[in-house]
Amino acid sequence: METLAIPTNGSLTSKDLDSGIDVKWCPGCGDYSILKQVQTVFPELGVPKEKFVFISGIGCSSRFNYYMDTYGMHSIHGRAAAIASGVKASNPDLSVWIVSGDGDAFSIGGNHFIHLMRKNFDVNYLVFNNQIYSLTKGQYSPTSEPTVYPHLSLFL
Ligand SMILES: Cc1ncc(C[n+]2csc(CCOP(=O)(O)OP(=O)(O)O)c2C)c(N)n1
Ligand SMILES: [Mg+2]
Repeated sequence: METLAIPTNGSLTSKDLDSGIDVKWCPGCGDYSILKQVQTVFPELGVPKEKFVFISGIGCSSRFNYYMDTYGMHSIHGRAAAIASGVKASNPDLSVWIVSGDGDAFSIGGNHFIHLMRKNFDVNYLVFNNQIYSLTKGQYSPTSEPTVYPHLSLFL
């Protein structure tokens, strides 16, 4: 495990949260904006850097924690909620953030999402809702706009 660089003067800045790793999202992707906003706003939360943990699933969005200079884990598809629950249960003082896409959170991870809500774990869920499976090149997700299939009207 890499050693985390902790600011010694106690004041966290957005630069302290930047891992410096080359960001590999497509040009123009909205995920850049989410990364920038998180790095800008999180220092204002008053949480020490070493207390943040980002647990991601699978998808373009789930590359997020490579770009944050915090603790974190790139986990498995749809299962970030289960892993994050374990992190929070064993270390309740951590600020735990699940990072997920609409497919990861609401399709393959739909059941874990429901049970996370039911158990009411004190974790945060950051869903990058681009209304599509982007990593796998554009399949529909639960938040995609409904499509009208004209041929289906034959069966109505
Ligand atoms: C068990 C498993 N099933 C399917 C896949 C293929 N897969 C990778 S990412 C993904 C969907 C990601 O969509 P979303 O969560 O919306 O993330 P985005 O890429 O849009 O950020 C799928 C189906 C996989 N990696 N593992
Ligand atoms: Mg998506």
